[in-house]
Amino acid sequence: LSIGAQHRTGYHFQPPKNWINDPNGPMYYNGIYHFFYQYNPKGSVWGNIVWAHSVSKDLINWEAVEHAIYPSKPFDKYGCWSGSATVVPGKGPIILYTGVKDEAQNQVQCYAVPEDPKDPYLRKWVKPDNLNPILVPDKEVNGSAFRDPTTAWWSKDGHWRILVGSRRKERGVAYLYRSKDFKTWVRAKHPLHSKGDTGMWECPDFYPVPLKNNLGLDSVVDGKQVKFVLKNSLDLTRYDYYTIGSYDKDKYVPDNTSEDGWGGLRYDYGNFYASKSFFDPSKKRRVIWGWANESDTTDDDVLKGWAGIQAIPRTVWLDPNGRQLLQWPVEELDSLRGKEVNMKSQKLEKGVNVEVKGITAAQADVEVKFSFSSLDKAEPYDPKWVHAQDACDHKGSKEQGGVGPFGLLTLATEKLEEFTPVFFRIFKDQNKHVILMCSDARSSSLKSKLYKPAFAGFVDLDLTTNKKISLRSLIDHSVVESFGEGGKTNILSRVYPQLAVASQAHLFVFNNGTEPITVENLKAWNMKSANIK
Ligand code: DQQ
Repeated sequence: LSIGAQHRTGYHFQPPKNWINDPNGPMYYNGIYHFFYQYNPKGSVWGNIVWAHSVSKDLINWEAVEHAIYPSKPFDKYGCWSGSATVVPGKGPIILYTGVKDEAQNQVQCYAVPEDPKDPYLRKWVKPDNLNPILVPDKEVNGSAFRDPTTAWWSKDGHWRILVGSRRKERGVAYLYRSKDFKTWVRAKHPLHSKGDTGMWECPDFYPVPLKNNLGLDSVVDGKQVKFVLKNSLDLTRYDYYTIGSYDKDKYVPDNTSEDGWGGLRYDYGNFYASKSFFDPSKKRRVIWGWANESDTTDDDVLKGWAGIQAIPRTVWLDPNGRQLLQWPVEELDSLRGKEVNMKSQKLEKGVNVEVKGITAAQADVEVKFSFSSLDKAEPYDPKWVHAQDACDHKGSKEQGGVGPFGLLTLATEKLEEFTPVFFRIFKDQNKHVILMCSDARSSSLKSKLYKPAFAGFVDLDLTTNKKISLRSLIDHSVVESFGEGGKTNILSRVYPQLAVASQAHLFVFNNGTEPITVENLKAWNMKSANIK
C-alpha cells in the first residue's frame, strides 16, 4: 500500500477521492440521516465547490448519492458554499446555502427544496427561480463576507429566524434575519451578536441546551430551563469558538463565565473547523459534525488524490457545571468495536511505558481511567504560558514532570521513533491546579515539512478530592481524536507516520512524572471499518 493509502481512514467519514471541507445541512428526515459536505469533484485542493450528499441509518455507515447542489444558476455560478437544512413541520426540508455569484466572490443566500419529498434519499434538489436568491446583502452589509446561513428556528411571534455570518471591518458579526413565510427575509436592526477584532465569523451555529439534562432540543425554544450556545468559526485562527449565554428579544448575551473571543471555549483544541450541529429527533440528542483538514502539504494532497475528513459525529450537551459543553462520539460508533483487550490496576512508575498488546493499534478505540494519590509534586505553572498550547510546547511528553505527563502513546513504533502522545500534565498555579491536556504531533512522523502542532487545552476539573481523570482516543491511521474527562476537553490531531502504519503501529500507556500513576481500567477495541460507499 502507498503511504497515501495507509493514511486513509477506516471509520472517519471521507469520500474515495478529492477535496472535502465543511459539513453542510446535516439532518434527520423520515428515518434517514442526511449529510452534505463541501466537495471539489475535480481534484484534491479547494475549488469548484458543490454539495456532495450521503445518506445513512446510523451516522457511521454511509452511502453516497448524487451531488445535491452544484453551480447551475447565475447566483451560484462560482460556488455553492456552506449552509444548513431546516425541517419545516408539515412541509419538509429546506436548504439555505451561500451562492457565490461573481469572480469578486460576492455572496447571496439561496433556497433549495427536494424535487420529490417522497424519495427517501432526497436525491434531487431544485432551486426555484421565482425565489432565488432569497436573501441579498443590503448596502450596510459586506457582500463578499456574507455567508453560511444557519438552520432556521421558529418563535412564538410567528417568525422564522436565521443567522448569517459576516464581518464589519475587523468586527465579527452574526446577522439576524426573520421571515414569516421562509421566503421574504428582513434583517433585524441589530445583529444577534458581534465582537471586535475577531474577523470574519464563518459557519455560525446557534442552539439551545437544557440546563437539567443531556437531551437535545429542536431549534430554539423559549423558557428558563435552557441556555443557548453560539458558535462561530473564526477564519483568522481556523478554530471553532463558542460561548454559553442567554437569548431574549433578539439579543444573545454570553454568560460572565463564558469568555467571548480569542480566549474563549473551543469545541476542539485541535484540527476541527466549520462545524455544524443538528437536532436528531429519533434519539432526542444534538449532534455536531466538524471538518478536520489535512496537515500535510498541498503537494502531498495532490499526490494522495484526497484531502479532508470529518470528525466522528459527537453528541453535545451542557456540562452540569453550566460553564461549558460536553461532547462524546455518537453511541452508534460502538457498533464498530471488535476484539477487546483490558488492562487493570496497572501501576506506572516514573519513566515507564507499558504496551497495550493484542489490538490493531492503527485503527482502534481506547478508553482509560488514570488515578494517582497526591498532587504534591505538581510543577509550577509559568504565567508566560498564556494559551494551553504554549505550555504544551514547553512541557511536552518527553520532559519529565511531577504529576504527569501521563497518558497514551498512540500510533507509535515499537522503539518510539514515531509516536503521537495524548496526555495530561498537572501544574500548580498559586492556590489552584491547572490540568493540561495535550495531543502532541511533534514526534508523530519522521517526515519533515508537515504541520506538527502540540495541540492543547485545559481541563476544567477539580482533582483535590477525586484524583482520577479519564481519556478516550479514537485512532484511525492519520487521525487521533481524543476526549478528555468525558468530553470536557477534546483534541483532534492529523498525523502522518511513516513507520507506525498498519501492523507496525503500537499503543502504550506511559508515565513520565515522579508521582506514580495507576491505570485503573483500560479497554481497547479493534475498530472495524465503516461501510462508506
Ligand atoms: N468554507 C465555505 C464557506 C465557509 C468556509 C466555502 C469555512 O462557506 O465560510 O467552502 O471553511
